[in-house]
Amino acid sequence: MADAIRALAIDAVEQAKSGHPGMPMGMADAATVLFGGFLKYDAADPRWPDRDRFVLSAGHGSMLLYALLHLTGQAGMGIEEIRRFRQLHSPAAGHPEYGEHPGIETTTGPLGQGIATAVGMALAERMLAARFGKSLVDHRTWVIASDGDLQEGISHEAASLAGHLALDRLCVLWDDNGISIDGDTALSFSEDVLKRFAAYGWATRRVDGHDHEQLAAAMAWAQRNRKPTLIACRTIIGFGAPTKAGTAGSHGSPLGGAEAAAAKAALGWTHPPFEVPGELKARWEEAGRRGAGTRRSWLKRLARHPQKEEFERAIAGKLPEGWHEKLAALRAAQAEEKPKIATRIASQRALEALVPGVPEMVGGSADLTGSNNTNVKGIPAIAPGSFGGRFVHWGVREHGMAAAMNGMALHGGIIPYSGTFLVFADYMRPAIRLAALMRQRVIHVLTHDSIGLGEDGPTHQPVETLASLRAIPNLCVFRPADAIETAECWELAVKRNEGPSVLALTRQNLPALRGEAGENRCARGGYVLAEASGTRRVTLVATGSEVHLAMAARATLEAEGIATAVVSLPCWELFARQDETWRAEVLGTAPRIGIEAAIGMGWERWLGADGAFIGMGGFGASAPAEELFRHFGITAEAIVAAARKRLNG
Ligand SMILES: Cc1ncc(C[n+]2csc(CCOP(=O)(O)OP(=O)(O)O)c2C)c(N)n1
Ligand SMILES: [Mg+2]
Repeated sequence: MADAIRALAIDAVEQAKSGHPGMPMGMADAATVLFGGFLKYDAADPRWPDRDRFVLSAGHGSMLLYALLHLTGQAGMGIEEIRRFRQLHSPAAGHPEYGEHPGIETTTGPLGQGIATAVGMALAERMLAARFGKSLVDHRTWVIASDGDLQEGISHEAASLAGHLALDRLCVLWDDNGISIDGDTALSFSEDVLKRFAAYGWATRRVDGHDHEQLAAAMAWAQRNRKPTLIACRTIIGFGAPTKAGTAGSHGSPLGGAEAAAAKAALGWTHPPFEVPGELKARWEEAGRRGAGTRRSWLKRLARHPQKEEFERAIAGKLPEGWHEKLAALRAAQAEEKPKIATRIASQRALEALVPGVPEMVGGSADLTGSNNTNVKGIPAIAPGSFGGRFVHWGVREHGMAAAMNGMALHGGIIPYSGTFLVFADYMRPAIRLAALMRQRVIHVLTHDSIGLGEDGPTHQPVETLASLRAIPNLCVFRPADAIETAECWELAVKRNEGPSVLALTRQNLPALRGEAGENRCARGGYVLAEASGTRRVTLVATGSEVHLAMAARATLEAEGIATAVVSLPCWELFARQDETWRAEVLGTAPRIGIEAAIGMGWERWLGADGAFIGMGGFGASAPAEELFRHFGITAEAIVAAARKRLNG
């Protein structure tokens, strides 16, 4: 059975003239034991909610996963798809892509992401088990990770967290082959990995990764364990290839005709390319049906479960009836109250209106709870062995947090939101990028969003961060200007089930700008906050904490007889999606001035060739916030002066 995986991996990589045969050949035995006897799944329904999750963290070994999906008889991964490995529109893409086939649990390839995502899946399982009970939620998360996965820092964060939380349903099979691209891992990797994981609170074990009995004993041991488990599988990369086995030469390129033929001969594989003999295929398909009975019993339990509707709703990602009613009431109240508060505080108010009524929302912070204001009164945090809460103290592990949040969203039944400072988005970027690529509803509350944070200085003051996040396709970056916009952006982020959102929020207080709250005006990404009193002579376009400066500048300009409009642009991504006529109407034909306490990169898109920009030209400085805005020339006076200059030519 394992040789069938090897043969398919060899053939597909030869045919594509690219790919990674070594890892699937090395881990074929471990994967066979896992899919043949331990993984709880039913090939007939790869989305069965109580299935075990399998994450191929070492995504370069994608042919291992595709071979397993094919061999176990999953629809949509026929031999034609395998033949088209790495070709346009094939679900068998270079690296596993979430969404290409229902059996692919997450996108992997950037090393370390998979194992950290799996930690989030394992955590989600525990939290949903606490909510719905063991009869509906009782599954494991299995990971295959490579040397590179365990070298990446993110895996250290994730492993530390998993150990702390004692996520005992998590088992990592480490492809301990001693080889990476540059050659022997000894070139750069010499710690005792098992001791390291033991120190994190994991149970560890070492096996011969080609010995099915040892593998099965270790997997059974993992299932009984009360800790997360790491099984170091000693393997030979490219197992079976006569000259390339055990060398980096088998890692990432086709074996080549002669070596491929010799490998098959050595394995005793005599069948033509892409052919698996019927009897062997039948054994694999039987393995694919192993969980069918378990799934049927589960379906029966679900059918008579008192929380059936609620479970199905949460897993489907549908929001509860009336989920935004309290938020609408908050918006209306704030239109009256006109609170002068920081948008991070406004965000906390929005969460207080949202979280109690949306039980799948799970908050958190990377050790900045009191600064990010992501906690909600009365909502307890989870702790080791106690998963009934809905808040995660992630510790100072931004990258691990963001990847684990992806795993929670992918698992289903959870809408994760969390917080850190905006400037540390760089610590999370690879995971945010994957959330965008995978179209996952993950919400990042990123506070202290400009020089407005003041005294902490340039290390903490994002200047290029907004531009860099806006560059990620399918990420909605919201930068609301006051309490009402903040509530509107929260509503949009929670509703958005096709990708991640960032809320960039201020530390400093901001005046209320909106006196009405009927329509969610942020929904179109940007809108005219204040129209000019006559024919527009200038349009000020701003986001977040600079919108009130634009409003102050408008008052002065209007007093001078210069008809001025102010456009608030809280979400570029949504604004860009509006039809062009409407966008042109909002932006107007008069000269435009953009204002944002960040670098101007990207603003030319809205300002046109003759626009002006007021913002940051470089890093910030350490001083009280108001002084910094003056120092860097981001003031109402500066906007007025720029407008006059622009008009007087
Ligand atoms: C974050 C990241 N950096 C670099 C790479 C490129 N890369 C792909 S596999 C690999 C290392 C291969 O070694 P190992 O993880 O041990 O896999 P094996 O060769 O044993 O299959 C590297 C550096 C990557 N995919 N992700
Ligand atoms: Mg390796």
